[in-house]
Amino acid sequence: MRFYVASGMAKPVLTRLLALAVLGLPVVVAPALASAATPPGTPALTGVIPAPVQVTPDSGTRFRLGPRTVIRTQPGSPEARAVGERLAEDLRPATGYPLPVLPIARRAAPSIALLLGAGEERLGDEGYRLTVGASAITIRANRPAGLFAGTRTLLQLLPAQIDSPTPVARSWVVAGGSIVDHPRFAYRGAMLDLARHFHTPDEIKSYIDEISRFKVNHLHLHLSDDQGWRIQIDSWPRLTTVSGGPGTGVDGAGPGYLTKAQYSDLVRYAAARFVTIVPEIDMPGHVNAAQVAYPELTCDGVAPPPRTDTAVGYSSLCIGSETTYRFVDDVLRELAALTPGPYLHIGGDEAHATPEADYRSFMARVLPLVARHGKTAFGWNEIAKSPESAAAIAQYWDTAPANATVAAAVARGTKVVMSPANQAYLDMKYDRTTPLGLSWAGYIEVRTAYDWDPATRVAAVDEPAILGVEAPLWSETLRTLDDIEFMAFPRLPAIAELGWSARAAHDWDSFADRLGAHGPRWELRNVNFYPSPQITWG
Ligand code: TNX
Repeated sequence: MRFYVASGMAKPVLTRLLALAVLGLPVVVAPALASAATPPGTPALTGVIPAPVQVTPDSGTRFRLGPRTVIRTQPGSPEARAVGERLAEDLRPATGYPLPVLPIARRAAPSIALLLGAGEERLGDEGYRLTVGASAITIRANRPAGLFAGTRTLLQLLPAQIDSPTPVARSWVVAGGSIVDHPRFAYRGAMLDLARHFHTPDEIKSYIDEISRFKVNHLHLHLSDDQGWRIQIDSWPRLTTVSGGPGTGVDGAGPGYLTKAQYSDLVRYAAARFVTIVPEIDMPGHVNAAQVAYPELTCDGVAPPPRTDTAVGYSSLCIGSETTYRFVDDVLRELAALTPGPYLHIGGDEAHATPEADYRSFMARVLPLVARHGKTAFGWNEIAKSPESAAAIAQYWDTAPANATVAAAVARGTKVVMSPANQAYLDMKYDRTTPLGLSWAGYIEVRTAYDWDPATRVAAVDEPAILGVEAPLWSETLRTLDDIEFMAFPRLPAIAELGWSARAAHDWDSFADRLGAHGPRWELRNVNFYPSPQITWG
């Protein structure tokens, strides 16, 4: 006869078992059966995406979220309180519990505590330490961003039904133990293309909610292109009244633009989820929509016809004209004033209609202009051609394993965000049968999106030069939020893990296993996703 000791057993039972052991009967401590103490559906502490730096399960304890649980936040910190409120909003619908958010000192009850002043330097600005004990879950961090990251981890540690929009009668248990976590790279990004098809503020907010669950902390908005202009600029109003209006976008089916008030509201919404908005105005190419609205931005002063096709590389600002620089200066000034984040993205890609020398002289003027408006310039990797890019961020979208121009820029100090199109482009089809997306950079199944290392992907662009990673989602073929989600999930979490998790944690089998658990969660949140055959879902 054997007796199994499962963690969480009541003390008297344990004592009796120990007595049996003393009597010479075998007692087996069975970690496999420890799950008997946690109800089915309780995620393992090791199941989180992105994989944390250090996970120490403790099968001897667990936390039960109940109707009396309170969320306690660092006294005197409105930011910690806001993170607590956000967590409560995430937990209330499924649990139906009140989950009041209180300052730390008020009263003793089972609690989720969000505390600042972790006193651990290695956690940095975004790291956290999460401890799950019987009477409390404690998240400690140096900064509010770390508290928020810890709450995103906690959501994944609760049963999948926590994502139900309506109350579910079940026990809400979190496995015991502790997690210490901090990011590998400072920049983890996603991009939406509002120019080819406009996406509404509500759609963008929904995307922010979803990407921030995976600790993505930047959202790049591609706000202008040949087919449309999507941000209000007061000094050049026809940009939006003409090129944001009806009939704009691919096939004329993507009209719309963000007013300044909507943009500012998005910036605030994102900031509350520790996501920084990176606005992009693409130049000197990809400007047909601007020239439709303002013919003086062409060299001959003749307005081109509006374009709703998906060709690239045919339009260029008039490099020798002062009107061009007045336009660029006005747009960057208004955008800088609206944008609290440190970056302005000036595009710079596929300027095939701009002669090489003109491209360089344009960048020599415009890259420093960004700094004059108090921002750091960001551009696609073509900006590396300009010596002025030394103080800028180059976004690597090339598919090649080496790029001499980018390597030379890196040697001058340029920092790089990695978005190699054949691995990080979420608009590429998963395979031949994918109904949406493009395939010029190849098919990208989940494993292709996951199996690369940002710091070894491009020769001479090594870890110290890399600010992070970004997953762009171009919208030539995408119209609805469902379309966006189908392309982003499940590949976005793969890129998020590359950006956050330590190189040593990289493991496809582990990632695939952890990813499978997100299928039911996306279903409950009504998030569309591609049920990749590479993953065992559920
Ligand atoms: C290339 S990559 C582009 C975009 C397209 C995209 C489609 C880059 C910087 N430019 O204009 O939308 O391919 O995948």
